[in-house]
Amino acid sequence: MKLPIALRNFDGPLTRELVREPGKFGLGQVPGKVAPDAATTMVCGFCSTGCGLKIHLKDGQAVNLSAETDYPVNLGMACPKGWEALTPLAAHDRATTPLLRNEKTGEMEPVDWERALVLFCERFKDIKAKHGAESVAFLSTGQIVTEELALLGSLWKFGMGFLHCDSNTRQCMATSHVAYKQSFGFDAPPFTYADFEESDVLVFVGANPCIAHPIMWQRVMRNPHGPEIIVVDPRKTETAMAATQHFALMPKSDLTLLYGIAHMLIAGEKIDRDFIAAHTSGFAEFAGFVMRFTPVHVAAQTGLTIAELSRLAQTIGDGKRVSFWWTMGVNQSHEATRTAQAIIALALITGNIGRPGTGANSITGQCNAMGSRIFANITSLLGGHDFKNAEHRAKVGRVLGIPDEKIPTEPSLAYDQIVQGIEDGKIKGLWVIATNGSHSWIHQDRFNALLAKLDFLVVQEMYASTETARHADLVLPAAGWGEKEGTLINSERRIGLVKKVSRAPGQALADFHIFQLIAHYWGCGAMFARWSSPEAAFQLMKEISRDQPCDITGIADYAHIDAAGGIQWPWTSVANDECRMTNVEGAMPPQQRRLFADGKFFTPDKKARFLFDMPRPVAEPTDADFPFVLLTGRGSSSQWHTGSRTDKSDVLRKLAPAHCYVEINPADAVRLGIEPGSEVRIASRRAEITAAAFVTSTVRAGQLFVPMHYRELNRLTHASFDPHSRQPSYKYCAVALAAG
Ligand SMILES: Nc1nc2c(c(=O)[nH]1)N[C@H]1C(S)=C(S)[C@@H](COP(=O)(O)OP(=O)(O)OC[C@H]3O[C@@H](n4cnc5c(=O)[nH]c(N)nc54)[C@H](O)[C@@H]3O)O[C@H]1N2
Ligand SMILES: Nc1nc2c(c(=O)[nH]1)N[C@H]1C(S)=C(S)[C@@H](COP(=O)(O)OP(=O)(O)OC[C@H]3O[C@@H](n4cnc5c(=O)[nH]c(N)nc54)[C@H](O)[C@@H]3O)O[C@H]1N2
Ligand code: SF4
Ligand SMILES: [Mo]
Repeated sequence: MKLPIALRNFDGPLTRELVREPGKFGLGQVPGKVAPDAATTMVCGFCSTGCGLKIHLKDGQAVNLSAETDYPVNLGMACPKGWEALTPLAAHDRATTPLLRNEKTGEMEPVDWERALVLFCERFKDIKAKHGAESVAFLSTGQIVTEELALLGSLWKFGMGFLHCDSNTRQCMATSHVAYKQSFGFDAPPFTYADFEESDVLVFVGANPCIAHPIMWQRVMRNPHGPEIIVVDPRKTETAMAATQHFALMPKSDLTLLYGIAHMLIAGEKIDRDFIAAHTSGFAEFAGFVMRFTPVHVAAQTGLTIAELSRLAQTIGDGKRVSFWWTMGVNQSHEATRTAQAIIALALITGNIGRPGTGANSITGQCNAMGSRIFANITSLLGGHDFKNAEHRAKVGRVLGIPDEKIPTEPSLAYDQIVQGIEDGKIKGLWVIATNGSHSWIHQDRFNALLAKLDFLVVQEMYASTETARHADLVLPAAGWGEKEGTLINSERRIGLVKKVSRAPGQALADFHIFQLIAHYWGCGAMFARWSSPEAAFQLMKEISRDQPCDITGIADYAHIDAAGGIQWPWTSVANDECRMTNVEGAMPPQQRRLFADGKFFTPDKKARFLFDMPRPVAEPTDADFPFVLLTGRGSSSQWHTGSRTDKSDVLRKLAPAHCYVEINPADAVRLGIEPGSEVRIASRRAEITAAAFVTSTVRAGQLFVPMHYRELNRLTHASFDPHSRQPSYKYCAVALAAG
């Protein structure tokens, strides 16, 4: 099979040899930019902070790294994961060759790329022919570079002719995406990290940045204004301990609390009527709605006292520059979108948006969740466009040089609906890329049982040992961060560069190469000839972004991003009313830019909207049999999600408990005869697990907390979802606890 020209010249000869001898393709995919023994700066591939790491090279290969002092995000700081970022690349369980399950023995056996690719296409084509284009889906990630996400989503929908796909961003950021889109008219987090240092009041709702975003927290610590730091979290987290005010509300009572605070601010005239009149629509309805959230009612629902509520409202009302920050304590709830929009409402009614130190700010999770939200071609058409809009389809088709009838007119099923599709026998084939759903998806036993129902499961991974890869019929070995190039978009909309500084092991290939090869073997390679390299793909995304709120046509190329220390979107090449930040291509942008300085939002009337609903009961309340609320989240700054990467580092492993533990309030421990450190049993309606008892007053009586890094946790969780974002409600289910 002869490869097309575009593939033959991929930063060097990517010919048939790539298929036969991928190991030959070594370093040098950022050609001419880095001397073999110099250092080079790139962004970290773990969390969405997007720190700059200086990679020290010997003979062109990374030998060590340090925190980059000149990068505007982290200013010389890094967290333990960043310092250890190179270690997981050298792990012994890296997938080094495609692996195919032997149907007779059930064992995984190495096969060459040619066979793997032929089989990949044969099996999925076969399922498509028998069961239709809606019978195969992919689940991907917010942890590969934007160019890969865009190529994957385009290949899948335009080239291979499938529709359904989703990513782990659904587990994480779907709520923020929907909340912003509905309220601001575009998925546009307004802030820049300088806001951490410029606020006089910071309100963190359902966020634990000391653990989950330690370098953002360091930025808070640099704030010279002696700020009030407010934490709203049922647990006394590390962040709550460092805060000036902690409000330990009842789990999932946030919506009531936020409406109650809005009521108090409005009743006390602590609002910015000029801003509301000029820049929002629907305030009167919102104000009327929240009047029923009286302090007495809110106190009863949240477990906070009226004095606490008054103090919270007063601190917000008196603040000159108040910033609101939220993360998974909000996004992973049964009424997540409305809760996020209640936070947005507080910022709007107090006029705290568009000025330094303000904003309704969703902190992102994964290194490229923002790239996934805008460029993955899953819920939005590439570039934050709309699949249903014919003009948008025509524009994308024009840039990509494909007929617009190849572009679907509907978005895909969501993750949970894909899972349901497997159960219903409608989805028969699944391709999983850079996510480990067998550990991370909600109600895990069901998910894993359903994987067994599939006719064909492909897992594209750095490690063949993940829980999900162990279910696969075919494993495709992927290069990881540091072994390939591309861009990531961090929480403050900053596009940063990832470079190839290390050789991928064995036959592992960059996801970008794998997608190119699949395009070729599928028979739609010509459609993707323009995507000849990650940087060529970046140029396509640039053009697609033109005139969108995320317009990046002012970014010249990768070298420009490199020289600028990352570039926040928008950065336009022409005067653009929507983006209002004008520039000529290649110019150096100011380092800290926030949105909405002129009070104009991305809605048709340029006004921000209020969206609100009555609070609803949780899906699985506690009862006599299952009397505890199970909270879940991040456990330590050294553990990353399912541990596929961080567990490979001796240093990181030593910084966190190796086995599953549960935080239990001392009163509950005494009542149930549980000794600190002893084994306990935690049961939900779905499963029972064991864990070590960590007796601590950080959790309230009647509540338990288990970190998500331990694979047994999601055996317990209850599959319920926010109706607007379809994000799983990971942070509430009913469980029973007993001594082991
Ligand atoms: N070290 C480390 N850092 C990470 C990650 C990691 O795995 N490890 N993952 C990254 C990713 S992808 C993400 S999404 C972020 C997540 O970052 P965070 O959202 O900050 O982390 P979580 O611990 O999941 O959840 C935050 C808090 O929500 C609280 N919470 C639970 N229920 C409620 C509730 O009803 N109301 C309120 N107000 N709070 C509640 C929990 O007690 C918890 O302290 O972290 C990112 N950073
Ligand atoms: N109970 C509970 N469950 C949760 C959460 C919670 O708070 N509580 N949080 C949820 C959230 S916010 C998230 S984001 C998810 C995260 O859940 P997952 O996405 O399942 O977790 P990761 O461990 O990050 O999985 C990413 C996988 O991609 C692989 N990988 C890394 N880089 C590459 C690459 O470049 N190419 C390829 N092909 N593979 C690569 C890694 O080896 C790893 O196995 O978990 C969710 N699950
Ligand atoms: S804070 Fe996030 S981006 Fe920065 S070094 Fe740590 S994991 Fe990497
Ligand atoms: Mo996440």
